[in-house]
Amino acid sequence: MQRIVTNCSLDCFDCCSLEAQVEGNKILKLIGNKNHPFTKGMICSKGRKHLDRTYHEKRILNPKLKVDGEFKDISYEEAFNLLVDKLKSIKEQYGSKSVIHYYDSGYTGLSKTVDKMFFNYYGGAAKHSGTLCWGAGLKAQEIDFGDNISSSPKHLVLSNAIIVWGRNPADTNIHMLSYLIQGKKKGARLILIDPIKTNTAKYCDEYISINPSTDGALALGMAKYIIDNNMMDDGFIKENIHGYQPFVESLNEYNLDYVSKVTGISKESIISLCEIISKDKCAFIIGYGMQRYKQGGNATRCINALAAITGNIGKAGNGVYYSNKTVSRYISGEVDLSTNNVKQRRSYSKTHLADFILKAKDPEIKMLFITRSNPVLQIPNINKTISAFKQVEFKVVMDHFMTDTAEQADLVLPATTTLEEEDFFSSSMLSPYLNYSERVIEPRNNIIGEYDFFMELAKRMGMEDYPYISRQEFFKRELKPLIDTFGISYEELKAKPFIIPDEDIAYEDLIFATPSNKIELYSNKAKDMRISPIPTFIESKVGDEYSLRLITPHHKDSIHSQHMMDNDGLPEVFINERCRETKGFSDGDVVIVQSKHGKIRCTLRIGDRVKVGTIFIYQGWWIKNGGVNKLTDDSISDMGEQAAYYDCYCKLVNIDDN
Ligand SMILES: Nc1nc2c(c(=O)[nH]1)N[C@H]1C(S)=C(S)[C@@H](COP(=O)(O)OP(=O)(O)OC[C@H]3O[C@@H](n4cnc5c(=O)[nH]c(N)nc54)[C@H](O)[C@@H]3O)O[C@H]1N2
Ligand SMILES: Nc1nc2c(c(=O)[nH]1)N[C@H]1C(S)=C(S)[C@@H](COP(=O)(O)OP(=O)(O)OC[C@H]3O[C@@H](n4cnc5c(=O)[nH]c(N)nc54)[C@H](O)[C@@H]3O)O[C@H]1N2
Ligand SMILES: [Mo]
Repeated sequence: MQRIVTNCSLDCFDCCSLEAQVEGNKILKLIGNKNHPFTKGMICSKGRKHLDRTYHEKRILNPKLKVDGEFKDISYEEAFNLLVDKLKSIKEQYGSKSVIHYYDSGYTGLSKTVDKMFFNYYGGAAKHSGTLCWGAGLKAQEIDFGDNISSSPKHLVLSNAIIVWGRNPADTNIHMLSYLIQGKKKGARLILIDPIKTNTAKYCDEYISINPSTDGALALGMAKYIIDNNMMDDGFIKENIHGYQPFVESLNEYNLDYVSKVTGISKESIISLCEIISKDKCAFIIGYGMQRYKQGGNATRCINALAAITGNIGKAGNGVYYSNKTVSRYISGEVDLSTNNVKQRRSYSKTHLADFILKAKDPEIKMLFITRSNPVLQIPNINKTISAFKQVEFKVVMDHFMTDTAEQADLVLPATTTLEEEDFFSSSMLSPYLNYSERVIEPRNNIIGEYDFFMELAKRMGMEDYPYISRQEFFKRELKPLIDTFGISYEELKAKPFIIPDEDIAYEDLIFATPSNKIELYSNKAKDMRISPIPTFIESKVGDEYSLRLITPHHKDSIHSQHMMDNDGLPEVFINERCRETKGFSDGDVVIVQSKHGKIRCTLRIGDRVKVGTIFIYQGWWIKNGGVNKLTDDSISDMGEQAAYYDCYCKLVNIDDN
């Protein structure tokens, strides 16, 4: 038996190193790689499922063409011929920008970014800006701190307090959870702020239940209390904050009565929280849940401000943990270079894919090419997305399985899994490592992975300038900035995980890459974006008919839709027993959850897991069971073009009344 080090390809904080136990071309077992310095052999059920997904009976093993509404297996030869014909004729008639190349982070390794390179050599397809994931918070970090970095979580053992704010590491980030537990053992007070009493709450000293989208008010109210009671860090403020005075002046209305009413948190709890965080060594672990709102960017800025005025930046044990773009900034080669070949440019906000297709003129959208993603299910407002897709003449989807997006396609192409590819992986969310991942087995049924697929397609398209280089050469060129900057060889990068030396405390030098080189509580950059230069809060109003706020968070056992394929039954909708909307319903009832955009059937769960006035359903359920994005609205956040999924209002309808 052979042991091969490979890697998880899921879009996650942890970027786990895996060990495959192999005999011949057959994997017997997949476990965590105990020798990895960050993930240390601990992996989650989703990581283990790469094995399952690779050998799954429903895996797409051949290209498939839709003929009279039915998919039929075709050969690669036929698929390439069809693609060359469509890509050439559409470009000739309408220009390359009548094609959309849509991708996301379904697979996070380097080798599959060649899909973008192909479309750059094609002349430039229409492509998205913004994100479905974490854009508002990213922009907030950039405005306030000038960068997107976090300290190593190993320093949390030194913290006096750790505030987990709208993040659920017990389910979404298991290695962070270990650090939180260690921090707590060493004496840190661990507090969770979330409208849902998640699995993370079980590990905390205190759980604070907050009304959705009111974090900005809480943070500003706390800032006011801290400043009014002289609990801020004057020395730190003087040296390191730009715009403190206008920030203080903006806080007038955030008295405890107002803040308590808006957030649904008692005044005593707010005061106690202020006392805890105004001491030193307090860390803020900010999640992506709380920025999926129209004012998600400002909410994040308000929390950043709280860390800043209490001097909790730049030392071991304190800091804001949101994102961690470290090695990724030293990766740049052929893919970036290929942008020089773009002749036609066209872009749209990712969340607005459907509107873009529906409204595009001169040229209209003629072709959709979708890789590494499942937009029909994952973008807000499924019904609108499906109507838009129906308008597009030719749709191509490359995936492992017949997803809801693949079902809409005309041509479906198979894809290799991480176990069938040699690659390099990194995450910009938390893990600071670059991991090399060996190919474990030859692809099933000779599936052609993206690297070879797009090269072959480029060849057949006659793209002369496309880099027809080996995979090794491609990796070397992509990793060149890292190799040159840190004087490490390509072979060393393959031999062991790489971490940038001496970078484990974010902003330790207290120099910020903002225009003032300080933390900016007043930002001209924000002003230029036509948003408030000072972090602010706007109260959102709940309507009469759709009175319940719907949150659709991430499930412990699935990354988005990827592990929900075999689910039977209906998704569950969770509601508080004290909600007046439960009247006439019992726990376990099948109900209809309806928004102004659509409806789905769910099993009702009545209990105490969620704040009164709010309901939640996990995202990722397929349409066959009940895709939650039938309910969501395609609005975007105040900054960073983030999908505001959780600004969603619903009602419960009795199944007999429908
Ligand atoms: N198991 C698993 N792990 C994953 C993923 C997955 O799908 N499954 N997805 C990966 C990806 S792509 C991402 S982006 C991350 C997401 O990782 P997280 O940010 O940890 O997860 P989310 O479910 O997006 O949201 C976190 C929490 O925000 C809370 N929340 C919602 N609205 C508010 C609010 O207004 N205020 C506050 N304070 N809290 C609020 C939600 O209730 C939820 O518990 O996880 C990654 N890891
Ligand atoms: N309601 C609601 N919706 C949400 C969210 C939410 O919180 N609420 N969260 C949002 C977030 S944070 C994110 S990041 C997005 C994620 O949106 P997506 O990335 O579109 O979601 P996934 O379901 O992970 O789909 C990835 C697809 O890529 C395929 N895939 C995996 N590996 C490969 C490969 O190597 N090659 C190819 N070609 N395909 C591959 C998988 O089989 C899967 O079908 O969803 C967003 N949608
Ligand atoms: Mo995400």
